[in-house]
Amino acid sequence: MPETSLIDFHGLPALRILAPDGAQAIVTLLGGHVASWIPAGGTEQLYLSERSAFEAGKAIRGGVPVIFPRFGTEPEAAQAPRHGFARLVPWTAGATRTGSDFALGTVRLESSAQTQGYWPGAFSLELTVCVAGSRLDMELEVTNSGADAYRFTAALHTYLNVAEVEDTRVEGLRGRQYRDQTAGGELRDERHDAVVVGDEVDRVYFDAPSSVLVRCGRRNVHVEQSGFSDLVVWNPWEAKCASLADMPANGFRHMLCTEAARVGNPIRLAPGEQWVGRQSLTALTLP
Ligand code: TA6
Repeated sequence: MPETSLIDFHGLPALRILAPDGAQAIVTLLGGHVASWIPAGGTEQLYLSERSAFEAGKAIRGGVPVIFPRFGTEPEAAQAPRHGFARLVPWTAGATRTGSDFALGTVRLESSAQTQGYWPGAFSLELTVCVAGSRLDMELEVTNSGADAYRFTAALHTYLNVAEVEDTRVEGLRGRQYRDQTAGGELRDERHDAVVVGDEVDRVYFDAPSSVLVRCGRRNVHVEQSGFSDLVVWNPWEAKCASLADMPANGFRHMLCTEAARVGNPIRLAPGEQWVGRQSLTALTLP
């Protein structure tokens, strides 16, 4: 019986979640970060930059950074750094479980003197990662463990591994309104059946559908979400990629971020309250 175990991943402790059918995910304790996902009988589905720092205080470039309590530079939790601090600090390994056709693992982050140096909120975060066959499920649970209510934004900043971004399409967003970060935050309506990338794309689609399809040749990924009301589509393209020290020059060609996000409608948690957001990816190979 294959077993979920603690491994070393680029010098970082990580949970290798391994299902009996061979499906696996690697979650680094730094950032509670899903750094790899290989479906049963498949190949790596997440982009990971080999230039990532893999050290505390720096975000891993690729995989699925957990963004909490601040997406980008949103006004909620404004003391926190851009994209929050959950991706910068060590988490701890929690429960793991293996069934006949799945394996799951959890990682946790509790507020501490270190996190309160970034933002005063008291919280408990739990990320549950489950692999089964061609599917990866990620669930982020946030509990307000303090005495004061607060508001925050959050995301699972998923970097999909694509063969060539110019041949990739994101389908299912037609008719949705988006904020175009490449045009000073202008609001636009999506008029196309598919989002294609031929330049920098940085969009927050508000009130996104519960699923979209990312097509790239015969390899496709079905992206589903709940709790997260928005979907962010991001590719830095050539110039911005060149400005990112932790990306190789051609890295932008092999990644596309489809991020389950909660940006437009921040979450408010009273003491003791909980919020849950989920993103699921299913790898589909078309005939
Ligand atoms: O989610 C899209 C985005 O906010 C972009 O604006 C972009 O620059 C990116 O995330 C990466 O941010 P990072 O802080 O990881 O370099």
